[in-house]
Amino acid sequence: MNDTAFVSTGQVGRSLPRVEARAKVTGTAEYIHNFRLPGMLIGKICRSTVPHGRIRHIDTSAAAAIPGVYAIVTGEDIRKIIPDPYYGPAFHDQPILALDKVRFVGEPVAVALAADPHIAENAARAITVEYDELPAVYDEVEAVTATAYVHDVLKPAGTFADLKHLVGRRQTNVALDFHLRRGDVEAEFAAADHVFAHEFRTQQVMHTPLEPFVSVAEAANGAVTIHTASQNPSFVRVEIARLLGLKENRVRVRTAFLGGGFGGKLYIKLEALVTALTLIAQRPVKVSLTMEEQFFTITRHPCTFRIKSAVTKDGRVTARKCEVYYNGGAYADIGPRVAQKSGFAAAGPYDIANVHIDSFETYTNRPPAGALRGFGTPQLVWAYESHTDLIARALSLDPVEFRRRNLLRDGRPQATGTVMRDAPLAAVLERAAAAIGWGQPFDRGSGPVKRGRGIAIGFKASISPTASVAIVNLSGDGSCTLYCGTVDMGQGSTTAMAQIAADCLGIEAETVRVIAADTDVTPYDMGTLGSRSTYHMGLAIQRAAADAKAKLAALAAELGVPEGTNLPIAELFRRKYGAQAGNIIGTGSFMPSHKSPDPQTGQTDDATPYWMSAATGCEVEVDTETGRFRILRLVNVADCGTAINPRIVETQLTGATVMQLGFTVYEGMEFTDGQLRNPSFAEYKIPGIRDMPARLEGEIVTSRQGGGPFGAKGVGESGTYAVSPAIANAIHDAVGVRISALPITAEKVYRALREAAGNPLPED
Ligand code: MCN
Repeated sequence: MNDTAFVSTGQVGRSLPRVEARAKVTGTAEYIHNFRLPGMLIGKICRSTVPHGRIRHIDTSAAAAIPGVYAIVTGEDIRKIIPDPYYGPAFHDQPILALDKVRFVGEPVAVALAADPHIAENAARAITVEYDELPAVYDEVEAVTATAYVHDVLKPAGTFADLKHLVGRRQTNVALDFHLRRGDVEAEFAAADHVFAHEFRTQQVMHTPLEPFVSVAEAANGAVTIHTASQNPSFVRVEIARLLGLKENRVRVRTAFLGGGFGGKLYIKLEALVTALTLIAQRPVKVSLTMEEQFFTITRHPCTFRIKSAVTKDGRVTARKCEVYYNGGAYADIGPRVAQKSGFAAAGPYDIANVHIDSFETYTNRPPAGALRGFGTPQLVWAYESHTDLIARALSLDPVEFRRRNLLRDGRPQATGTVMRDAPLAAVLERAAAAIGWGQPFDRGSGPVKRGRGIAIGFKASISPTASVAIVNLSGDGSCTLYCGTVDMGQGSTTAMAQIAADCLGIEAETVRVIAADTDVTPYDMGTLGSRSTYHMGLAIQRAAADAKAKLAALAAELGVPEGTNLPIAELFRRKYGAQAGNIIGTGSFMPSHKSPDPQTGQTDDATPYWMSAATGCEVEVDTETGRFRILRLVNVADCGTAINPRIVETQLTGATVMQLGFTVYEGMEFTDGQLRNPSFAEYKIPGIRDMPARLEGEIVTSRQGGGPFGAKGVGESGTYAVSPAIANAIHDAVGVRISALPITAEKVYRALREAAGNPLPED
């Protein structure tokens, strides 16, 4: 069927307030954190104190003797009931509880179970573990050549179509290396007017959802039910069924609203642990982390990016070489996909004939890294847009004009060879430039305080191929219930999906009931990730609605209703059943076309169903006497095709901007020899309301995504892409110094100023 056949009936494009707003503000909306079961035990985790070591002995006796303790569970106890207790979406590398070895400080080693959480916590503290320490590796570049191996052998999971090529290597810390070759970069460098090379780094940061990780499991009659704050319950079901050797229909995974996810609550986090614990304890078990424990669960990849470009006199980039090292920590999680799917866009949204990319996902003895809003893209944009700005300045070219000359236009091939379509990069750049007043004179400050402006642009491909299935259920009174596995973690999908279903069916969005993801009830969805849901699930819903409409038309024909008679749905049912009775169920599924990249060259003519782009404009004020800076204005412009709900798109943009602002100027996990020095929110600062830029804006460039539901594409991550380099570029514009490693702190700016003045501060 033709997905663009739907003509909007006006529900799409409305800035409808969120359908669950009242329930949230009155405290009646369900969150798994508040979920309790009779007889439920609470699990508290004892964690590794060493970065890499063999477990010599775990002494549980003192903990087990504490009154009220139900049981102490170790990895060996779990191995008795799950013989191969390793999980992961790319490699089966992560044990439910450490087995034989620990690979990072904070890794779960044992769990204390008690009805009272305080007793469980005291018991977890009373567990003592002896280790034989092993050599460790922490840096992503060193990991590639290090001989201290985090894993002895890699076991590919084989779960996802796009990760089927992973190999079971030995004696390496490289989980995946992705290579892209287009043209001849070396020849171009040799002949170039100018060659520029830089290195940029990003730090390890955390998702910090306000609702920390939480899962509850119960088991009965050979079946398991997991209530969990998860962004992809369908994956959890498949993985738990595999671990237990059960059929999928014996595992139920349900979610509620999530108090934020940001990519952290993907794949398996606590779900395998609570399942094993409930099977051992024969009682329902809940594990909910503290905010601080989240530092040891999943994080964003630190990254080192070496970038080199050949540029002509008149400012055309003719070759680019990218070496990207992602630090995946002790377990791969979805890191291999980050290195590959974000890696192929490492050369930026530019039309460059010769591109060479090597992107590595590495294992180190740090907390694991996975998906975090932007999926590796913000680290890349940080590097290529800082680099782009440095080139423009070195060649005395206006940074916007330099970008304009090199931008990828529709119809031109991206580095993979996939031709760009429906990617209004130029419009996004121009809008951001206009919004910040680019090219217009502005107050450059006075005395020690200087002002500057910066701009940056980034893009990201949608992860492909992924599948979504939806069910539209029309009841006897004509009301519509939508069964869709997209998880609303705050991004507003419940509202947007209701709008899409309602628009297709010609009813009011407010009247649609959207059922939260529950694998016993809602059909398969690959996951709420990669800003894929509006497009993929939106199309599945559109198809489900078309199926329901076709069935309604067949019913009308069966009842002899003349074509064109606009009989209410309830009336059709009444005529069929003689009462308010019956259902019509429409189903729809969507999976885009995709061609895997060539393993040697990374080339494919079908890398992604759509591209998402965003540009940030920034104005800063820097105090040259202290290095302190203030962000006066931050404007983020993104393209989302058609906005299903324009108001939500704007808040998605500003929310993502603020998140990335935190990663740019405040946040950073600091380690000494693998020990996290700041595992608390007193020392790891996230932005508060007083840290907001004086002006923070989000703007949409409206376009139309071919093939998208009502012309829509994703936008949930776009606001993160270009924030960091826009800020660094503005600081450079103000005071002439360049910060190349995140976070940008006043101290770094001050040191750079002193260095530029020929009077460097001594290192600490
Ligand atoms: N939208 C729209 N029109 C469009 C595109 C999007 O109206 N053309 C609106 C819809 O309300 C939709 C939302 O924006 O629900 C985001 O849509 P989309 O870009 O398709 O992203 P997903 O629904 O797949 O959500 C995931 C995405 C990701 S990957 C992360 S990470 C993320 C995010 O969205 N985490 C979030 N936004 C978040 N927002 C909040 N509040 N909390 C998180 O954890």
